[in-house]
Amino acid sequence: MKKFLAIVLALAMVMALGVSAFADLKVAFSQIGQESDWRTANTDNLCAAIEGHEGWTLIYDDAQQKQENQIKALRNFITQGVDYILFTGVVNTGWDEVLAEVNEAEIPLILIDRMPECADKIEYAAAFGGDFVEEGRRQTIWAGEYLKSLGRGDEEIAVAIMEGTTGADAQVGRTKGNLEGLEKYPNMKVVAQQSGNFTRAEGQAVMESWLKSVDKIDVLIAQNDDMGLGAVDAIKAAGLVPGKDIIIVGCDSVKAAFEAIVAGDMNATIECTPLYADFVVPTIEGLEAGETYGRDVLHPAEGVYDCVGGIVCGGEVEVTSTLAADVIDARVY
Ligand code: GYE
Repeated sequence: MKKFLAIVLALAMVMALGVSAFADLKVAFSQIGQESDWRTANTDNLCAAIEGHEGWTLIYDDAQQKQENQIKALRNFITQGVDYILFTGVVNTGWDEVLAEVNEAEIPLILIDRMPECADKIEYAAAFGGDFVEEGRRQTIWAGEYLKSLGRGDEEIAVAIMEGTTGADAQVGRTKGNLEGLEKYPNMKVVAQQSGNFTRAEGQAVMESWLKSVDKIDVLIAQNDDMGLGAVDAIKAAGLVPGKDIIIVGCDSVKAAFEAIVAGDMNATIECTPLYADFVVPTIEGLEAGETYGRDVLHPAEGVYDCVGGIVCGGEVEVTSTLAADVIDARVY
């Protein structure tokens, strides 16, 4: 009888395992908002992967670009006793206290996209994000090399830098990279530099005001595609030809930027992938299985897409641009 019971019990366990090979987990995600096409793709990608995973429940919070909302959300996650926290900070600073609370609650933290400045003082299980400095270098190096290919390598070139949300990791890193890249091209001078907050509407407004106040702009470096696309509208409204009168280099490589490049309105976009689910899901599974991950921020390999193809524009990481028209159909965001 005892033997029989043991077999039944073992069978029941196997069946239970067969039904669900994964633990029931509450995975919380503190997202910053929905300011750009990049952000929408990032949210959709991560939320779908977590919601679609066997045994996992998603607890999602959209902070609408407000740090105080994110701090509240993180404290809520702690109170709810979630199993994992995915976190992207809207700005770099001001996270020390709340992330220490996450650590005290012993909830594994996965940093995604933008790294907080206090990252070296806190515990986290893994980190995935863009190489923003390199992206910034690629933007201005692409412009410098493209101008050379047009025979304009010695011409005095006026550059406007439209920055992302002030204090965001992506703005700080890309600005640093933009200026580093420009050091290679003494003919290129920055004539305007202002935040367009990573949105299309503000990108358009900033460009409108520049076109009224700045004598001449030859190149627009837009730290994301959305702002570049907003600027395209402002340039057209002012009777100028975007992509010709003003060369436009965006960042992210969203589908709308590919369409603008193919249409001749934009010239290039530096890739920054929002698709982190394929990194994050196996990481959580691995952590559940007892694996550990290093403290390095893992950057996916990324490309450059443009109106000509073949422009060598890597800063520290080698890259040659691909003609956008050749790959537009394969883009997923
Ligand atoms: O480039 C921009 C978004 O942090 C990499 O945030 C991200 C940036 C992205 O709003 O479009």
